[in-house]
Amino acid sequence: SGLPIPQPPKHWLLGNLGEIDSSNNAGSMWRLADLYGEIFRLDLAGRRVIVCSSYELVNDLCDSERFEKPVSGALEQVRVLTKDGLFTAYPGEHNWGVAHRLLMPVFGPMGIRKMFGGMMDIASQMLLQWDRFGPDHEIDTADNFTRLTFDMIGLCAFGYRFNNFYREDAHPFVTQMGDVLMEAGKRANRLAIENRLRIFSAQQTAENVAAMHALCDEIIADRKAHPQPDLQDLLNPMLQGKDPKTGESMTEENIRYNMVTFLVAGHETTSGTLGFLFYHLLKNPEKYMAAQREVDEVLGDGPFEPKHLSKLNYVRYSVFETLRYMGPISIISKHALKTDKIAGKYKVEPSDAILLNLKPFHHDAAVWGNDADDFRPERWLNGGAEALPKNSFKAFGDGERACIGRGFAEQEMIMVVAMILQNFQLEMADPSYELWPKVTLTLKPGGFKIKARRRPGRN
Ligand code: MNH
Repeated sequence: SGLPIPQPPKHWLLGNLGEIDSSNNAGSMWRLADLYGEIFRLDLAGRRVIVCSSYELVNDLCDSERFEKPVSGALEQVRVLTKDGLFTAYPGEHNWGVAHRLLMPVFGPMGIRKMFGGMMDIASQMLLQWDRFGPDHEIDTADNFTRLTFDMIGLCAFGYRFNNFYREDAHPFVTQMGDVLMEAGKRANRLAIENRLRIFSAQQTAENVAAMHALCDEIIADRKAHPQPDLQDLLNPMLQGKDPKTGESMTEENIRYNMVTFLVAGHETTSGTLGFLFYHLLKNPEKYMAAQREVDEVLGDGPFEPKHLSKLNYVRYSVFETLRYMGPISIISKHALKTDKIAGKYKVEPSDAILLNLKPFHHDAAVWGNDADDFRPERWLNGGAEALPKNSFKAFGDGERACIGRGFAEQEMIMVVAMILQNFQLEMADPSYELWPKVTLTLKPGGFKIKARRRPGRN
């Protein structure tokens, strides 16, 4: 029983795999949602998925008594790198609980404040480079913001400097990780037999993974050999902290998997968001001016201090609006704990992977109104965020598996955006640039370049 779930016509061998562009699966899901509406089913070579795109359905799927995050598809492929780290741990996997309970306070508001200095250090390196390269230099946002966010996590999470602003090519770790994530995304949308035939890329992945694990193990060994008891990072609490529930410490292996996890989960997401944000501000000059006006009021020409963070509301809401409009993570998943009906309408089995299609969901007129396709940070002002119906905003995921790094990410993005707007006037390198999402495991604005000129009087 239940309403029928529409499905595109199937190919005898590939099922609906032909509907998915393997280099732009996000775009394929948006296209299919336009065609089939709030729910549709796909057979991806044996893997059955149900894709939900409306507020009504997603709201029901956020009931943690009935649905949970499975680790399947691309996420399961990423496990070669991150195993039982927080992001890719299976539901109920023991080490998830230990690390989650131990790290929650470290990622809380107090913990994050202690990383302010590290974030300033890296943001300043970026601005210094922009100055030295000058106003004619084209800044590739993907490359530049990836260097930035990678360096920030490296320094704030384990006191390690990737020094990406002092290198011609990004640190090898950046490339190794990019390649592994790209391959993980592709493997999830290939036939099992094809994956088995791709021996070369499997071997490439294994080598990249080994190199990344080796670097993390070196950092751990170095910290143990040369303790830095006063350093406020994540590695110290991971090495010394105890799970408040079981009294257990994290194992050294699990620390390593969480180190790569923070780098995986924390760098592309934040850098993609910064790229999208500056795209929107430059496309909407009155929003750019509103954000710059706020920054000028709050910061003047003085240095950024922790007390400024809570005063930059327009900047904060520009970040939220960017994430709503089209965030770096286009899909999160759920599955039913028992046979169930989504919103009392559509029957699902526990074996169905349910994909939450975040872009159409975040543009549902039922929540966001008829101007959902406009970029309008103002919609979040005046209690707007609290006034929204529950479960309206899922750019940071849902429930206990939601983003543990949200506070970290918000702080770093607000600082970086404010410091850029305070000191530089930006323009698009190509004024006719049209937004296209470049899809790896995450989304970012493809080929988006900007130029940065010192604002008069701001040195
Ligand atoms: Mn983050 C989980 C989005 C920045 C560390 N993050 C998630 C999820 C989303 C998400 C969505 C849930 C994924 C899922 O359901 O499968 N994260 C973001 C966004 C940004 C972001 C949009 C920036 C913008 N995340 C960060 C940063 C860090 C981080 C920065 C680390 C410093 N995120 C995590 C971890 C998890 C996660 C760790 C897994 C949490 C868990 O399952 O326990």
